[in-house]
Amino acid sequence: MLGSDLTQKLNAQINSESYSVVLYLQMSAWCSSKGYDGCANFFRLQADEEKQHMEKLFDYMLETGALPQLGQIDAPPTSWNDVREVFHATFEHEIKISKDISDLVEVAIAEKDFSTHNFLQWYVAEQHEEEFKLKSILDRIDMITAEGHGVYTIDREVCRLTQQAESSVAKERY
Ligand code: OFO
Repeated sequence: MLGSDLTQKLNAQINSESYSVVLYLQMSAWCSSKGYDGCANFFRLQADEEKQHMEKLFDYMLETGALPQLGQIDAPPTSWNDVREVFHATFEHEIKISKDISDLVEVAIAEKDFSTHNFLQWYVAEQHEEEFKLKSILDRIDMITAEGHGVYTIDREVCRLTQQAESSVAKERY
């Protein structure tokens, strides 16, 4: 059974994940309106993922006998100056979510709720992955804008050739 502090914080996290859904859908709409179809698709998939994050918390609360309570969601911003700003805002948002998850873990430990602590580890790993992914995208955007397309193309080629080399080494090995 969940303690009252944890119940309240898990409900707040359901709300944060719901906000992530509308934020990323709005980002997808903005990218689409600018003709950035790849980025629009990226944010649409992100929004789908966030819905799953929200539902996972929702289901966990139900499993423990707690009542999930859906709160009001703020309206997200509707425009950004450029693609870098969108991804930077996303990175900052995910850092905030990571902090929320860490706070939840702290409460679970303080309440000696090891089942919820175990459940939250999925979110800890997910946040690590999200931050890494967004940082990589930002690095690539910076590489293109600071050094021109040439460096980006070289990097992609080296990556492709490395993958080819790795797969032929693997074929020889087996
Ligand atoms: Fe991308 O954040 Fe959910 O958990």
